[in-house]
Amino acid sequence: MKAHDSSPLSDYIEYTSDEMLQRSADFYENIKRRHSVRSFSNRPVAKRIIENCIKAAGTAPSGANHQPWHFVAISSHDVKKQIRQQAEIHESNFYQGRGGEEWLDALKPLGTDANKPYLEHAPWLIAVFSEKKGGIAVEDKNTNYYVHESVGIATGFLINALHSSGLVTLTHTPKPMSFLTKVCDRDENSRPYMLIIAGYPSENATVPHHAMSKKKLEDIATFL
Ligand code: IYR
Repeated sequence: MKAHDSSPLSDYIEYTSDEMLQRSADFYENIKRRHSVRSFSNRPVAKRIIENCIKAAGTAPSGANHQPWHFVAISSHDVKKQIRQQAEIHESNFYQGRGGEEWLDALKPLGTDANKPYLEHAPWLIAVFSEKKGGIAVEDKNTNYYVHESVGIATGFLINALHSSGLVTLTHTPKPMSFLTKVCDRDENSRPYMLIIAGYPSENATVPHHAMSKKKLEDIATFL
């Protein structure tokens, strides 16, 4: 096969302009119901659903299509407990001052603190790792490009897939996150990028008003 062989774009679906308008509006209506949730039920969620969502994330565009990501999906209670213990140690330091006054003030309207019970009680934690070296084949150890951008897009796909499946999520970035490499049994080529908590919301789940305030279109977009 030549390096630049290609196939026709056979799975593209063209919609009419009216259909596109409807679909874009429907997509917005659906995605705006995504909220970061911090109170999870311990109700189990089938592994197949998480597998499908990770497959969806794996279709994201990436630098040179090297797909510089790895997802560790954790339902093991023992591993979740270890993650909670370690994360809470770091979070305590953070909330006791290491975060700095400005950062801690910025978080006040969210009402977050160092307690992270959901890390133990939610059915799934998905640790997202970025891979420094890699390539189109899993065993490659070449340079990866635009790693942060690629893994960010894939994580966005993952959150969208989980939300569209009917689950709620929380993006969590304990600081520092390096302990995840060991807990998840990854080697030093893997750098922890983010932890996604996924499951059903608990019955008393709330959304902080601060998080519901989204900037208007004219404040986030310019049309030239
Ligand atoms: N990682 C901490 C602090 C935190 C930081 C940001 I930026 C947030 O948007 C929310 C929380 C925690 O999870 O509590």
